[in-house]
Amino acid sequence: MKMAAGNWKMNKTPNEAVEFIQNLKDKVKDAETEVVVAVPYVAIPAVVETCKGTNIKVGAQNVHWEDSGAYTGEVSCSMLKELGVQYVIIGHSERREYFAETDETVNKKAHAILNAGMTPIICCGESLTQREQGVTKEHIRYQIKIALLGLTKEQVSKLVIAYEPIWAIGTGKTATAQQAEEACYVIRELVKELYDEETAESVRILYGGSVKASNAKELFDMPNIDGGLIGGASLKLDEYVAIVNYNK
Ligand code: G2H
Repeated sequence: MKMAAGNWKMNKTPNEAVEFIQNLKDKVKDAETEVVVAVPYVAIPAVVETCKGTNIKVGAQNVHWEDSGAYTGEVSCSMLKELGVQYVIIGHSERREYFAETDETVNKKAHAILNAGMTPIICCGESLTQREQGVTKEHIRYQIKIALLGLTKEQVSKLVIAYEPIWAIGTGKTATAQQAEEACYVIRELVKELYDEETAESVRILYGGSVKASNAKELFDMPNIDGGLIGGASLKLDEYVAIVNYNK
């Protein structure tokens, strides 16, 4: 099943989030796509409550790798798990750029999320300079190799990996379906190399970066693209519904 994961970033208050979900739930109830909304921390309790009895799953956009302790401002996996969170986005390029996220912290977070019984959505992707220098493949392989360090085959088979070229994020520039497919193929081949074919088949690989209703079908129909991580377009009800129902 393809996945349409909305990454709301720092948008919508708890009340706005609830209103959005109330309007969304009926429109996606027959979706053949897995629907996930990664909302701001403070909206999680209300959104989980509103999603009860629906096919909408709730995600967070970050987490700390330690379970508790003196980490002012941070939130742990057990806190998210207790609220009913199922997915956690880690390694988004905005967190790497503004909040010092590194491949090493992504790896620690991946372990913590899986150990808590949730699913990480691990982001990777190259900058425009890296693409122009022809090192896209090496860069993605490096990021994912470190992110997966120490994870078992069983853990990796449950993972979601999102390929998000930095130059396509929030810029309106979408990678062509071919470019996105090539990068997602690189990731699947790497998982096959590090684990085996079965694991590579079961890991879900999303494309992210200016996904919208008008390009979702072309992207999601690619053989190695299992859906999308959707930012701006996931905040607009009709646009997001059209992405979720891209195949109808
Ligand atoms: C990439 C994406 C969602 P957008 O960050 O993760 O955002 O769709 O706005 O480019």
